[in-house]
Amino acid sequence: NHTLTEIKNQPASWEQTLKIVPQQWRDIEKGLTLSPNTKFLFTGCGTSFYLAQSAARLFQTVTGHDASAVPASEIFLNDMSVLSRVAPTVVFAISRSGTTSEVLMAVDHLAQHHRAVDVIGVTCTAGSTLEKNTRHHMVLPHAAEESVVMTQSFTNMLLAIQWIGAALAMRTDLIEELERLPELADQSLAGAEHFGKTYGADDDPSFIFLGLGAYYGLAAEATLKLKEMTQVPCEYYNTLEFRHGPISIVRASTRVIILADEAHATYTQSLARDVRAVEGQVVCLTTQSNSTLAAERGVFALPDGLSDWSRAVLYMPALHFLAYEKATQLGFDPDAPRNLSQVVIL
Ligand code: F1P
Repeated sequence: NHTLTEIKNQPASWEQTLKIVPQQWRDIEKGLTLSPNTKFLFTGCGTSFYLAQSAARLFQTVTGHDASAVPASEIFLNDMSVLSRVAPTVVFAISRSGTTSEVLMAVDHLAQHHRAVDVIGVTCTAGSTLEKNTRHHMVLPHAAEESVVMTQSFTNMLLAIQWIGAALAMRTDLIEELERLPELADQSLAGAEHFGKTYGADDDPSFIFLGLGAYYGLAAEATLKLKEMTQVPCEYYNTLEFRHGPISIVRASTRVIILADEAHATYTQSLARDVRAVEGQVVCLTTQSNSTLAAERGVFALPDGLSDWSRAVLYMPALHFLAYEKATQLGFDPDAPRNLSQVVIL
């Protein structure tokens, strides 16, 4: 059972990532010419695109550099609408396999038509085409996976990018916080599994995942995991957008899973009230210190005092377990999702 092993391996693989990323980044940084107006563009496909979305939001918050995310295809299909004409740009091209066609086509397109753009490949596959075709790369082979669905590769590549953001911003406090994550993940793994067993178990719910800021990409990823492993109906929205129309699909069997951020608990709570008023079930991922939300029924609570920066990665194992447990309950093999392969080749 590869998927379960890979979900559970996250604390150990994060530790490994934190060991190797500093040296890899030092080598990459030497070859880059960064200026205060450098713009960062994150790209990938599927899970790696959702990772790009979260990474961009976290990166901009901490480094102050403009950062955004686009699916890899947009870089070669619509380059003039996604690349800055004025700001020097660094692109992070993310791909577990390092062989997804659109990512490689985006990298080729940049090399041919936008030679001033620096490209950093981020992958879990040593010797991959992405590694060969990029001058700069970050390679995390210990986070590679046998399973088709991406779990530990997602959190490890996100963590690596977060580390780079913290290093660029010279935020030693954040680096220290990131270094505690393997231990914290280890401690919260049993709770994450319990969360998955509880909310992945009962009959026939549909799922909606909500997140703001960096959590929006994570909500998208939680939805994709559930869809890939179980094919149950599920969707994701920006948290406060949910009231603007989508709430009309809520019924008693709808489970609305909110990835709560620290700062906006009162908004989240009022949304939770509105969902319950239309008979929906509310489940929160939050921290214990978040007293307004700790009162919510259905809570996965992390220890106090963690920034959004850390919570983003620590929520993921609980969401992985949820998809895994639901798949098991429905009799699907989580290792072999329907209609999917590890890599999409065009
Ligand atoms: C990206 C991806 C996966 C998805 C599926 C097809 O792969 O879209 O996210 O689960 O297996 O490929 P990669 O570019 O990160 O290797």
